[in-house]
Amino acid sequence: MKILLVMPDAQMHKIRLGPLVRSMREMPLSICTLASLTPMYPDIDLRLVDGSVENVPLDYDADLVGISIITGCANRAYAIADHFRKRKIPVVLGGVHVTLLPGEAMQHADSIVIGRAEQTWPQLIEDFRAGSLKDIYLEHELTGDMLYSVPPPRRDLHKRSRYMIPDSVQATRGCKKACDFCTVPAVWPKFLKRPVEDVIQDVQLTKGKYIAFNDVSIAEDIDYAKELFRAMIPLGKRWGGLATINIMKDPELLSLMKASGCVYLLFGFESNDRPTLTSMGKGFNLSMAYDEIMHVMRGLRISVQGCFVFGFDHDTREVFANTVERVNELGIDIPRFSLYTPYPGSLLFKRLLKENRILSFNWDDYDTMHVVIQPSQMTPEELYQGFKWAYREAFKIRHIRKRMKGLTCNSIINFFGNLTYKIFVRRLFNEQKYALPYSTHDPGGAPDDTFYRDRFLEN
Ligand code: B12
Ligand code: SF4
Repeated sequence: MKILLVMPDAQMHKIRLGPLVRSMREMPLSICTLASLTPMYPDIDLRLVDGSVENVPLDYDADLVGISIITGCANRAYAIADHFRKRKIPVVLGGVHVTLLPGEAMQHADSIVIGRAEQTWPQLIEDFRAGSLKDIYLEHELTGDMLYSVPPPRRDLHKRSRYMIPDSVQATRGCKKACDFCTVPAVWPKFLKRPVEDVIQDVQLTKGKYIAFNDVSIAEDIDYAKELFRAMIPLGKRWGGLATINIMKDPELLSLMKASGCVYLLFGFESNDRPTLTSMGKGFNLSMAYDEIMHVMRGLRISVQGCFVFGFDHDTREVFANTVERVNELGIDIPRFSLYTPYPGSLLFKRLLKENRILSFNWDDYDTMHVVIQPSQMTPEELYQGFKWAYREAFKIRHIRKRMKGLTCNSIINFFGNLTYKIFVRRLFNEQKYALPYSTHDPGGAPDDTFYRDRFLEN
């Protein structure tokens, strides 16, 4: 029985050198986790394809196709699903977007999986073999906050050389915060932790020196994180991941983090404006000045990737230059910018829908690089141009050099990281056909979105 597991092309975070495509990020764990959950029948033949780094084999003779979907890739996923279903090959859809909008996904699938698949995927495979595939599989809620029995992912089934960091590991799922633009509270409403022994076993199976934790907030539970970092020290790995500013409150946590091999952290700084941070549910960012955070991180020799978002209601046209100036002043090692995007299921989506300010329901635009909202204090065009300007400006060599001044750690990694982003962003902007929704760009070409508007407003 041939099972094909696919992730559609995310069309970002990669560089192309002739025919060779390389992701600048970590290996995703979505389909290699499904692979490890697949019952081990001798006749099962698994093929994994990450469309971001290789072509999806549309002529593959599969018995079953599984597709993993995040919002920005939903249209491409549905096109692949429709293609295989036309070939009479059954398709199962799962992942973040399916969990957020199951009704939409069902129109393109023989079966959908809502939520995590640890309980449901093994059962689905048994049902499929028995010829009794169900329409919907839904995980039942776990009691407690521990996530047992997640087997180590089958990383060996992905093309290792295609990823900047091929060894990714996940210790926790979810986050206890509720930032208004974020998908996480809707997709994983409960914060769950894998037993530290399981995570350590997983880390021990990784081949390289560097690993990426793809947890959305690795130290969300401080006691758990300390236990994990203590257990990692003897392994001698180097690692990076995402964290919130809350980690800064605990010096013991910070030194364990460093001792366990942390070399970079990504923080969602989002904005330099206090009322903006409070209104988006990120008031916790106000607990320490960004200068202080950078000072501590420099002291620990941990590189900082700092994310800022443009398009908040308080943002005026000055925000772009002010942010770039601040990013340089702070010496953020690798800055990242995004546009304020109302992912379905998020608090922002509900608010902007009511205010009639969502300009596009075309999921292709939901990659945080397209303007999909009507900003409060500028036009969509001004928001897009300002965003583009900020990215280009921040990655000018003189600014990169300024940010790296006095840096004694990870300088080569940081320099190449910045250069890679510079190339990636330049290509992305050159390739983007339009970065504004149809409705503002080409009034005649606006798709009919009454369906979405009515349906979402009802809920
Ligand atoms: C690796 C990663 C990427 C990779 C790969 C993305 C991909 N196709 O999944 C890359 C680098 C391309 C990427 C890009 C982006 N990403 Co990203 N990314 C991640 C990250 C850090 C890890 C994914 C992962 O490995 N998860 C671990 C696995 C085990 O969990 P899982 O995917 O949910 O899978 C489980 C279930 O969902 C289910 N399942 C999943 N797929 C399937 C399929 C089938 C058939 C079945 C049955 C079940 C099933 O089973 C799994 C086991 O339980 C997640 C955060 C996270 N921790 O999940 C964000 C995340 C997926 N990304 C997110 C975002 C916002 C982005 C970007 C916009 C960021 C940016 N500005 O650059 C872009 C979007 C690109 C685009 N065009 O849309 C959001 C998704 C929001 C949304 N509604 O879609 C997340 C959730 C982060 C967050 N904080 O909100 N990302
Ligand atoms: S943006 Fe980060 S801190 Fe906020 S809810 Fe999402 S994962 Fe949690």
